[in-house]
Amino acid sequence: AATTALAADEPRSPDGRRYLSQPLTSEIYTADPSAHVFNGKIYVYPSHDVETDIPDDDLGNQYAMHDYRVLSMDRVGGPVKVHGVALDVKQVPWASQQMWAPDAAYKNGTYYLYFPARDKALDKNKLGTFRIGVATSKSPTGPFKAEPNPIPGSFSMDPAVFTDANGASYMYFGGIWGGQLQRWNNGKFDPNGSDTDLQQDDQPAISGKVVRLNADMKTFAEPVRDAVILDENGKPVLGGDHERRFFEASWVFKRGGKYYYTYSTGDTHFLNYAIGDNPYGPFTYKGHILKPVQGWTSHHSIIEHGGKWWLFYADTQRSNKNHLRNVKVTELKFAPDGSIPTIDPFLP
Ligand code: FUB
Repeated sequence: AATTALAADEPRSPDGRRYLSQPLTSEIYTADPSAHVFNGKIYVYPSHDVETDIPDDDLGNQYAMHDYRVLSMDRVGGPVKVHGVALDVKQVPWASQQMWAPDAAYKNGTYYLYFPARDKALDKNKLGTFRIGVATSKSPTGPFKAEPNPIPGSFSMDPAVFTDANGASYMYFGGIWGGQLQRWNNGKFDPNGSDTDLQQDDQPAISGKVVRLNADMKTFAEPVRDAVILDENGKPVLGGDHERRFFEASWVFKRGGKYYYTYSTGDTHFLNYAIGDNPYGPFTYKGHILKPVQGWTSHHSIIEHGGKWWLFYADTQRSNKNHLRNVKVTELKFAPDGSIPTIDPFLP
């Protein structure tokens, strides 16, 4: 009888499926988890989702977040602490709204928080161009102090910083649709550009971006490059290939000497991976990491801790609303050849 009662109480999706894992916290809504190991402990830098009346649209205006809170835990499965406000949009001189997916890095005694937000200066279409900012703190949980201006030369959103074994750090960033990458295709912002993609399905897809950071961790060291994803024939994945092309949510990690470029496919809701021999790519498409979760967005990070690899991701289990998400974690496995068996976010 006890087993039956437990099963009846188990949370299920609106269509009756059982979840693979449970939310890390029910104190606040969180998404886009960028996890890092600092001093042996796990810190997660998520978006802090908030309630809004703004209806869902292709630009993601319903993601109306205005601050960041950090989560920490000693190990996966241990108690999760939700820390105070790490940075609020009011403390960022150049930003107006939409504090979307952040990331963090550590170098020489300083923690860096990278975040996108809309520039206060409105473009002709009154959209507010996304830029990427940086803020610093002596503590991994903040509070962080923002630089007065966005990173020069930055645009679009979803920054993710990867530091290689030789100490060089690279920022991966960008996203199409509401992330505005399609508007930058000719090198400068096109206020009249498409709200979604280039609408050239038989041409190479828009690439996510990669750039090496200077030692100050606050400026780009070189012109921004394309992180190109190739298919099994060495040809760029095409814009119409929505199950494989880059949409947003870059995250890079290194394993067995290979660089794993991982990302979301947006409107087809997969997390994918592609493998390259250096941080700039090109990266060859390999497969899906995660099947679609409950909710529109899928955004993740991958770390190694306690001798295992972990996938941090998010769904909408607690709210069933696209803009009120909750962060989760599950183990990520590798086959002997380095490939990743696809994870189903629901139990069989
Ligand atoms: O959370 C707002 C935006 O939705 C993120 O920046 C994207 O990656 C998507 O998750």
